Amino acid sequence: MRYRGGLLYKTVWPSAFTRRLESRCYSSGGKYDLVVIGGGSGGLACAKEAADLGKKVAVLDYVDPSTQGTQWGLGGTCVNVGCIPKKLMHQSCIVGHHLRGSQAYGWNSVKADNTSHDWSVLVENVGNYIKSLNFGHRAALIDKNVDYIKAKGRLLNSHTVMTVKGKQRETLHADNIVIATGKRPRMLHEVEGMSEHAITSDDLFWMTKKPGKTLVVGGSYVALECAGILTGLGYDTSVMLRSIPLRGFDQQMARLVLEHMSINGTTVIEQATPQHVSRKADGRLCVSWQDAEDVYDTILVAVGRESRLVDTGVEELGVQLDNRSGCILGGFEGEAERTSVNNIYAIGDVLHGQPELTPVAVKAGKLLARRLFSASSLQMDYNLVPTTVFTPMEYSCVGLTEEDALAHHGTEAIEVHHAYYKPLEYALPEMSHQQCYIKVISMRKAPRLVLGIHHTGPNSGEIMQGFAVALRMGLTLSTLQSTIGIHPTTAEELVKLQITKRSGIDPHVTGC
Ligand code: FAD
Ligand code: NA7
Repeated sequence: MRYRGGLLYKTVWPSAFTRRLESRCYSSGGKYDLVVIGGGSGGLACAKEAADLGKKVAVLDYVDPSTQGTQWGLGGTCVNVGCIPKKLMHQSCIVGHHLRGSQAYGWNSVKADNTSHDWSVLVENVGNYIKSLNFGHRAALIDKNVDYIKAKGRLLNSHTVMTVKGKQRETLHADNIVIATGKRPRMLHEVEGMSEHAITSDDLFWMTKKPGKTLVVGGSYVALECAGILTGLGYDTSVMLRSIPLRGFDQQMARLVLEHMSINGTTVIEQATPQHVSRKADGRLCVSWQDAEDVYDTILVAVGRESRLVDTGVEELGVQLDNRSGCILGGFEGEAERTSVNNIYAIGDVLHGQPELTPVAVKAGKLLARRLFSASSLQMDYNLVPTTVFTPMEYSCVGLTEEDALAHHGTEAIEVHHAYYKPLEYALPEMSHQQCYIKVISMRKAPRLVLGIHHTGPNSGEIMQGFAVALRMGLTLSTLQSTIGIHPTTAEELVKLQITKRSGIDPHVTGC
């Protein structure tokens, strides 16, 4: 029997309760201590924290459909079209990988060449899980007496927010306003036929039709993760980059990630940009670029994300935006989330120049609520934020890239310890481990402060969290090297590092 997560979700979704959630809107006569525009990771965290501090709070959340018409529920990007469905699909690939290798571990039930994947089952179960999270968010708001208003927010003045739902308009009075409207995928409108035919990450995780042969355009982490997932699920997948992979990340690591994808079945088309897309008579999509063309079932555009503040009234009110990113400038009066207009704040992806990650939005939202409504003066620290790229070979990091360390401190001041290693997970069955690599960047002079840690390998995301704590505590190279490893794990390779790049010694480690 196949597990269908929807059963659980359906049984806990009585329609009377749903109606009760809707009817709670405007319970305070439209007067609030805090109105949050955007019910994603940051907005919900801020709203719930303020409510816990006894404040009257409203959250407005509205999802404009994607270019292909996909829409979803409360919770924002992470829950609906980001971290959660992405990680579940990444996990599906890992499960498939283990299934195919299971005979080497003595399992007879699965023949390596006899595994097949059902896209519709995965999408249905992922979708049902997401809907249960949507429900959980709504229930949490009602539990905390937060008014959830399913409408678009538009600022009329620094204390008035207009809610817009179809033709309905209401006004809310707010002592404080937090803008947490996030970002949406950028579409390549300039390429003829692209916006009509292509999907983005806003569509992929909800597609009922299986993707088939797919072209992913872009070199961002979203592009590489999506291409990795599609390859892992067995689809003929190409990724097209116009320049470097994973701009902003350590480039040696980014190259390893791409190399691993290429060796494991993703076609990598470099130094190319799509020029024209058209639909053929058989329904497939013909894409042309500089010196070639090919036919695909799906084109996925992942060329970055943009804030959409045009209809929110922020600019009319004098909230300053960054000219290039179009995101809200913070940092006024020494507070990262304070905008140029008094009592208006911005958190999460829409705030210019901060890491675009869920835990960052959540922490910033909570700390802001505490500063606004309790005696706290604790500011968000946007430094040393760890992150993971969930490509087939996971890559996680915290701190400076080697390029940034060199630029800030110079070659003579920094030391890079590194190693290529073989995870035990890659021993049975024997798997290519050429891209399993670790590097630790530190200052050369005592106390040899660690500036950055980079790791590719299985479970990389799980490994880096603890090292991020150590870095925040001022980890030095000596402390790292005097730490006893946990054997046999891949994480222990980090505390065993002895070889410097400067020495030129072969960094391939062998044995225990
Ligand atoms: P969002 O979560 O985007 O929420 C904003 C909400 O506001 C949305 O619901 C939006 O519809 C709504 N809104 C917009 N305008 C208005 C308006 N005028 N009125 C009312 N509502 C409005 N981060 C990680 O940490 N780990 C990951 O593994 C990870 N993977 C990702 C994978 C993908 C494919 C993507 C796209 C993102 C991923 N992220 C990941 C990033 C993460 O999802 C975002 O950083 C996070 O969701 C930002 O939260 P936010 O609150 O700023 O905005
Ligand atoms: P990013 O990091 O802004 O990446 C955008 C990617 O899309 C990047 O590879 C770009 O190539 C590529 N791009 C941009 N425009 C085009 C066009 N016109 N044609 C082809 N390719 C294009 O986006 P993300 O949304 O993934 O990341 C957002 C943040 O999250 C990022 O700052 C990370 O810190 C985490 P380029 O490198 O510019 O040549």
